[in-house]
Amino acid sequence: MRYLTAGESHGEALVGILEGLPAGLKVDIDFINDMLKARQNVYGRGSRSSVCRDEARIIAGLNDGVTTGAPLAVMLNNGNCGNKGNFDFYRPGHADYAANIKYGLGDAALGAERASARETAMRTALGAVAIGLLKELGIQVTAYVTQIGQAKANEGPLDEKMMCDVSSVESLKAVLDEAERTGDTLGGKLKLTISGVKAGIGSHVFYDRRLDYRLGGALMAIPAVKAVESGLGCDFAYSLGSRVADSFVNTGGKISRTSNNCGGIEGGISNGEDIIFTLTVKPIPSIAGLKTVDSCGNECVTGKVRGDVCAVPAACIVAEAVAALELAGAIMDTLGGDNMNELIERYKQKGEL
Ligand code: EPS
Repeated sequence: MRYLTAGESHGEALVGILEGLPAGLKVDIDFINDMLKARQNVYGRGSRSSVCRDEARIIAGLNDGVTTGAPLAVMLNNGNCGNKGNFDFYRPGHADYAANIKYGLGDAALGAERASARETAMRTALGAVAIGLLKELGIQVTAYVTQIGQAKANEGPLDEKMMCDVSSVESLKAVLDEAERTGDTLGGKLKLTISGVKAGIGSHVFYDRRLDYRLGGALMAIPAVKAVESGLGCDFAYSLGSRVADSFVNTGGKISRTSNNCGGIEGGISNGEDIIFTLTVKPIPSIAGLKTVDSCGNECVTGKVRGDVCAVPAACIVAEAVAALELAGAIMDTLGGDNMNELIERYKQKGEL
């Protein structure tokens, strides 16, 4: 499975092609649009999200709402979302400067057209299709906010607007509102969990078939994500090996573990436990009053540019989508199957000890 996206933030539309889906998968357009809506409506988004409503149109690859094995093509009109930014300064931390140097665009605002998180709308739409495929195999993908700025969230039932435990919404909202009030932005952390994945997906035999390489790369490629940790992640550095080993137990013939520090992946292969990643998202760099230079190299300060206050809640939705795309691709690589019946049958057969 592979996918491509095209489209600028203030161009006519985003388009995406997802290739390699088995035939016979029912594509739920309402679910795709629910995910798009969630990505736009969560806390932290700027004013653009309230003027621009994403609605996906599938223009190829379906017969009566079911995949045929042909590439799926999806389109998202940008609608009346404003024009390309008209500013001549580089936002420190944004792609503006590096993109201009790389492509010689001669325009400080042009690189942002493609670097914009706008593009994640299409990854979300395509990822929603992959989530549909994974559901058929009994696999669930969920992500939630664990921290915004200094405010940490508990684990518990999800509030869909903050993408965090309901009991933590007020404290997270307070730090978000304060950042917005002062014209600043905030980063944070989110936790991604994929449950229901059988052991044996991915491979240790070559780097680019490792499941952690594939998932880690896709998650790292979400705009503003600066760190991706698998399982216990950075905390492995402080621990004795004997303390963090995920010991095996045999309960009436069923093999399981006493802990899941490896985050469901050992040797680049799923091990049957939940797959767990933690992502660190940096604060959005569209902030007025920062020292910078203009496109001629003259020192100046950044001005106000429309943007989001915090990308962490929205990144939860995008993380679910890109992880689903990658996992579905890895499952197809491991098991193959030209149609859903074949795939489901092969997944059922996937061995246990
Ligand atoms: C973004 C800037 C804002 C955000 C945008 C990401 O857009 P605009 O330049 O139109 O104000 O709203 O995110 C989206 C449009 C989206 O759909 O996620 C940026 O500079 O990255």
